[in-house]
Amino acid sequence: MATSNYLAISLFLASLFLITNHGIEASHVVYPEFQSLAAVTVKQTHRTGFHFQPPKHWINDPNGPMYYNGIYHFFYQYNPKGAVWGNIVWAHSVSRDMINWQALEPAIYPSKPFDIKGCWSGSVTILPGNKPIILYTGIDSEERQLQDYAVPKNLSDPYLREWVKPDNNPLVFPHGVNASAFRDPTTAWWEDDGHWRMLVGSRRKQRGIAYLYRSKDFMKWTKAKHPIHSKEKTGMWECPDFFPVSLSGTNGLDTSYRGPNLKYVFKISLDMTRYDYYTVGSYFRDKDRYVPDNTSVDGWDGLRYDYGNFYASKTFFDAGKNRRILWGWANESDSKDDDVDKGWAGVQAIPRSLWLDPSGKQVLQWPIQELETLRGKNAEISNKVLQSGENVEVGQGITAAQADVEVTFSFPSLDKAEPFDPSWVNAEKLCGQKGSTVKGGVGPFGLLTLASEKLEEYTPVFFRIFKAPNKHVVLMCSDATSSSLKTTGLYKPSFAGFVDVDLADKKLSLRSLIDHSVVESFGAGGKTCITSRVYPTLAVFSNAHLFAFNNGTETVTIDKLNAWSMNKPQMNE
Ligand SMILES: *[C@@H]1O[C@H](CO)[C@@H](O)[C@H](O)[C@H]1NC(C)=O
Ligand SMILES: *[C@@H]1O[C@H](CO)[C@@H](O)[C@H](O)[C@H]1NC(C)=O
Ligand SMILES: *[C@@H]1O[C@H](CO)[C@@H](O)[C@H](O)[C@H]1NC(C)=O
Ligand SMILES: *[C@@H]1O[C@H](CO)[C@@H](O)[C@H](O)[C@H]1NC(C)=O
Ligand SMILES: *[C@H]1O[C@@H](CO)[C@H](O)[C@@H](O)[C@@H]1NC(C)=O
Repeated sequence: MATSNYLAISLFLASLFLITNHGIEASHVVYPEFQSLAAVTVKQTHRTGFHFQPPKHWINDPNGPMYYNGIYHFFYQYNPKGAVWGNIVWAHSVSRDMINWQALEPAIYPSKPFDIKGCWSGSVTILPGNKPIILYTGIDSEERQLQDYAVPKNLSDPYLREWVKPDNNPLVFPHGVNASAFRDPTTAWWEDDGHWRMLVGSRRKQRGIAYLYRSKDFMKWTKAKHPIHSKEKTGMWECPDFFPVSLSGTNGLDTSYRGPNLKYVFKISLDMTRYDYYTVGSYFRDKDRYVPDNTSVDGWDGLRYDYGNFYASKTFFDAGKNRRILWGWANESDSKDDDVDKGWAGVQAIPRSLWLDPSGKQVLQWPIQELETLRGKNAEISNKVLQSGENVEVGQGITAAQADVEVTFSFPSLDKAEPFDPSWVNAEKLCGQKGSTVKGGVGPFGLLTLASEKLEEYTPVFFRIFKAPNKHVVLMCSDATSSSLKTTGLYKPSFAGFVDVDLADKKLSLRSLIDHSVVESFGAGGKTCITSRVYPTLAVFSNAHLFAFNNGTETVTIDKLNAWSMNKPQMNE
């Protein structure tokens, strides 16, 4: 990005930040009148069929996901009393497949001086001897952010229902750091020097920081002289995540794994922009520093796990299937009043397997394979040519409001690709200018999800291909502009990201998980992912339709498309 642009945007963001931060973190907007207002009814229209949700009320960050003795545990920030943020506890659910969930009693809730004003986000580490331990941020009576721990009361209970917070809490006081900006401890990792390491997100003025702490016994922690990483002008770093990825294959690695042929991924959730950014880089153990590769932009111009509603994400190593799994929170795009009215707010995105792209420059993400067990009735299209301006309805007879769609498009040539203007650095802005209705050369083509029969409402997920001097540029959009006839209170962004993909075979693939108010899409095998929250008024339940479309001058072929109705799993009832 040009320096002048950078500066303008920094200043803009800095002013935004000042406006939204009257001592309250943007992450925790407080509505005292609503935070303990229990839902009377739970409105069904936009509730999801197969995404993770409790039966009612507010949820936010995923916490401490783990695989333990054959069972997946998932904790999350939850308001048991209302549909806006407040009264936060660590709700707890268990599963054998991360698809069907059983709700248990909250694992952690405010009860001790070291967490009396809040039990905020954190992570699990599995200690030697197969003993899980939670590190989380507690808020004390002086509103200070402390790092606390909790352990299972009874390791023989297969569900680890009860957790205890020993009296030697807190483990870490905010010494020499800003006590109002010190939270979200990571999973710890073990190093050969006999010390555990863990990170805590923070900031100093506008510099985002991940502080590094070391401990021999997991109880006494010492802050390292240098943070593991920091970056100017990025503001508060929430929910840092740091883990190794293998240079080859799709298997995940334990967070403490050491060895050759790996890189590291470092992720932060930027409170300033409310998106999750990551870099791929190296961990220099001698200095205990992380350095992003020169192929990864560091800061809010960098890569994101998801270019839509996806925040506060966290990974864990699934030792059962040797993979690394990513969880992320997809917040609502309606208003607080809508949330109070519908009695619920927030879902978790479908858990994703995550591994390093063979290029080494980014990660790939794909819905966990277990999701496919929900696939029901199928509709298929192959070798269907879409002329310029043509729409085709797909999956008649499947539940288009609750579906999984995989499609591969091909195009005969790239000659008609529109010229790319190098000043187009902001994908979302570009998608706002060149939506699905603006004719292109190669593309826009893709899916019209959650569409009403006559297209009064639809959420298009599509590609547009541009020609730059030495390469092609692929834009992927998930555009909520026309998603709902409701005109007030909805946030309808033209979410978009660029896709770093080789077009030599003249093909592009797309998968979309459509779930009433969620459209979660994976472009080019998981190179670029976008989650949109939308609130159709006509395209609901059996009135929702699914189309494929082509609005470029070049013809496009649906090589193969498969759409499945998705069954409802057991979901925390
Ligand atoms: C621990 O859990 C096991 C298995 O559920 C149970 O049999 C045992 O009674 C529990 N122990 C205590 C002290 O609660
Ligand atoms: C400490 O953090 C709080 C919350 O982010 C912020 O309002 C305050 O300005 C910070 N103080 C300093 C000195 O950076
Ligand atoms: C990036 O780093 C690699 C080695 O890791 C080096 O070969 C390359 O020249 C660097 N590129 C730039 C633009 O600095
Ligand atoms: C395709 O373009 C035409 C003309 O600009 C527009 O009316 C139509 O809505 C577009 N189709 C989609 C799916 O956006
Ligand atoms: C989700 O909601 C939208 C619309 O209200 C906001 O613009 C986003 O900032 C918010 N995202 C998060 C992570 O809170």
